[in-house]
Amino acid sequence: MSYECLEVAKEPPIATVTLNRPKQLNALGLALAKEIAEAMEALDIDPEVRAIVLTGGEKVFAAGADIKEMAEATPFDERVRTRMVFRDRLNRISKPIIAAVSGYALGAGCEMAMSCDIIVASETARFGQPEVNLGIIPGSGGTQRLARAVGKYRAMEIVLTGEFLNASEAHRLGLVNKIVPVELLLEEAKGLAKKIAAKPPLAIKLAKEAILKSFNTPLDEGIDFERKCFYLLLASEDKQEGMRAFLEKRRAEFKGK
Ligand code: DAK
Repeated sequence: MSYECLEVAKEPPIATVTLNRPKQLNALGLALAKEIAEAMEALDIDPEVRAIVLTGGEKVFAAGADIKEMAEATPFDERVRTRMVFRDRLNRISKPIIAAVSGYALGAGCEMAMSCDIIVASETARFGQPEVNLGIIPGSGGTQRLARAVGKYRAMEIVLTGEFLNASEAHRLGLVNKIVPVELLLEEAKGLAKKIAAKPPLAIKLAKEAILKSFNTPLDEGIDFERKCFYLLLASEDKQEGMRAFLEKRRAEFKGK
């Protein structure tokens, strides 16, 4: 598949999706949101791909929703709703996604990074939810995910002031897994993706699902869900292979079965 505002590079077992709308600072307009959803879903069902890196350019990851598109939007605007449908599709991707963030990750761009599973940042990364400056609030899960990631008080400060965090502040708050020099960003993110891609895919998929479940369920229900996933994995070929390989002191060959 080819895309207008995206580049998709497959290097099995990983793939890299790069936002490519530099003149608009990768503003997440309807067309780009649609392409992200389509590319991610295609990779999610691609048997050669086990982990995905999502990145932007050196200067900008994504500067948020496209303000030009939104300027005249009303709550009844079909395009606004459609955009959110594309956005929700990203949250349903079952393979691990690593965000590699350099430069600005603002508004819906910050929210998109927070929808990923791991965030690697360059030293120049800037995170923020400046929506209040436009008379709106974060609308793609930012108030919820940010509060869960950094706690109530810091989330309040970030959202209510609209001020940006630099990479080390974001790292200190737990929003970022690792900071690297900009020239090493992709190498680091891809290395992490490859490390995860070498693990048994079913276990990775269910581990991701179970961790995400923890944000939506009481502890008892979450533990119940985890246990069911655990039992399910006992029936997988990869579990047999992983445990046998350990006992036979050899490298396991995982097949995702
Ligand atoms: N949208 C459209 N164009 C943008 C843009 C954006 N978000 N950000 C930048 N641009 C454009 C600028 O207009 C400019 O275009 P030209 O004038 O060259 O034509 C070009 O990109 C370069 O930008 P600047 O000249 O401003 O570049 P600087 O380096 O000086 O500043 C900046 C970079 C990132 C600090 C600045 O551009 C900036 O503050 N950008 C806006 C950031 C922002 O406010 N982001 C939040 C957007 S609101 C929804 C749910 C969620 C959302 C929407 C709907 N529903 C539930 C329906 C999400 C909303 C948002 O994300």
